Amino acid sequence: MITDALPSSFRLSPEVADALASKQAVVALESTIVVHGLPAPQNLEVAAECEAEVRAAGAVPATIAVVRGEVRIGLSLDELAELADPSSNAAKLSARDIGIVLSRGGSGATTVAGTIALARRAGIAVMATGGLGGVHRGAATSFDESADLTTLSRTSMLVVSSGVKSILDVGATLERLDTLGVPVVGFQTTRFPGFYLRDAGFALDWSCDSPAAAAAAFDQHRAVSPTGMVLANPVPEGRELNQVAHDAALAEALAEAERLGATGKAVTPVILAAFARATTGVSVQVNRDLVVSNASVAAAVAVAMPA
Ligand code: PSU
Ligand code: MN
Repeated sequence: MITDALPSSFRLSPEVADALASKQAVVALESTIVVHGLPAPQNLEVAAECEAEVRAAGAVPATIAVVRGEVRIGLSLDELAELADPSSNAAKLSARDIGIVLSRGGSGATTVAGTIALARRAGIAVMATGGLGGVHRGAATSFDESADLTTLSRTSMLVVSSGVKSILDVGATLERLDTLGVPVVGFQTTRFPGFYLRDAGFALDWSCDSPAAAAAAFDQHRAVSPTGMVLANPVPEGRELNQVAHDAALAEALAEAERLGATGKAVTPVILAAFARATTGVSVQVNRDLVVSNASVAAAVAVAMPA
């Protein structure tokens, strides 16, 4: 993509601009997971590890956020640290929030929805996250469904995630992805992962055994459909939460979030934090392992994508 055709608010790091111009593999990384999803100091360690994994696989990492009225594609770790500092009060930006924040010179971290909208505009085809957002439990009355799903339905992007967070209604989320025309492909698995768990209890129609197969699948998909695709990569074997501990923590976390009365954008961060307390931090380690693994797989797929 020609970077000078981008809106004037876009600022690409020289490294990312060079990589895109020379058709090297680039992997977009979101910033909400760092700013609102993980506690300090692990959040910045995870960000650094993800960037290192992407580089080790031969691709260029492009962490995305909005900083003082600019869309930043390829944020440095120092800049990310500034955004993650609680004193910066960084907003959580879904795709719909970005234009408004840009117009007033504000800053914020981007969710999967926000990140893919911006990454796509910059000409990036692959992103990594931890767990995609989805349909919340009780959505039949609350209507709480992450804009990650609808944004993926209109954004050509391969999103590598460990399925969706098990705090969600996983079955309903899979049904919505079906309705929205977003394919879900297991990476070396035929079971849909549930973030902290390698298997959330649902079978997948499709799976790919190698980065090359996943790259070919997404390349053919984008030629025939405007939607994105989910590559579901389970947390590495031996690193998942024990199912019994998981179920107990989930019940506790959901109850605590309910007590706290979280609504809107706060729901997911509040439940993740409650989950971390309920597992005395073990869930944070699992989250870390899975995001780093997803960054590595995303980079391998990006390298295998035809230019
Ligand atoms: N994956 C993680 N931790 C996170 C998220 C993903 O391991 O915090 C974030 C992503 O930014 C995702 C968001 O887009 O959670 C979903 O938020 P919501 O349910 O409000 O759409
Ligand atoms: Mn929501």
